[in-house]
Amino acid sequence: MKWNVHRGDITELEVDAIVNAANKSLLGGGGVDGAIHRAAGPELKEACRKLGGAETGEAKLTEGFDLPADYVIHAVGRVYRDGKHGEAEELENCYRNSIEIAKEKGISSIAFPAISTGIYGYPLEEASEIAIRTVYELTKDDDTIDKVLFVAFDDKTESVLSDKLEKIH
Ligand code: AR6
Repeated sequence: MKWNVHRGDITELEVDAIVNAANKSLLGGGGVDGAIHRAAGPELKEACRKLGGAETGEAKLTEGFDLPADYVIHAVGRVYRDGKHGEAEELENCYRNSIEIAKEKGISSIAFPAISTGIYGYPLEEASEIAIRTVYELTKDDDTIDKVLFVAFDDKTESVLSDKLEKIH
């Protein structure tokens, strides 16, 4: 199966690329962003400095440095307000732009965290639906990307992502 939910720490995954739930500065932060920067080492921050930040929904690529993954795709998630301020479209853009970079780079395996569902406060059900639907649509007819992991760091995320994935195909 090309798409799977994986329970665990994204920084430990031996995939071509892991996606980071970054902020606009791209210079690190808390949550999965902090974990990725700690595991990748200080060279990641140096590489990120050269990127000059990114807009909400945008994604930019660096190497993985000390991570087992070759690359990190830094995607800027959307802070959730009330769902009526274009949140869904901007969260979708995170996934869309990350997949686009992966295709350009010839990446065959990629892992996503549940972008925006932590510090950024996006409701888990809605965010998971967007994640699974967007990535599935953009990879189902693609031959380069042959493994996609949706990474869950807790029970609830694992169960919601699994439920959404089961329903899509
Ligand atoms: N591996 C996989 N998933 C993780 C890990 C990990 N090591 N650590 C946390 N998660 P969050 P956001 C999960 O808050 O909501 C940062 O400060 C976490 O349980 O990391 O997009 C950035 O710099 C949750 O399910 O990201 C931004 O300022 C998911 O990752 C802001 O937080 C996302 O939670 C972005 O907030």
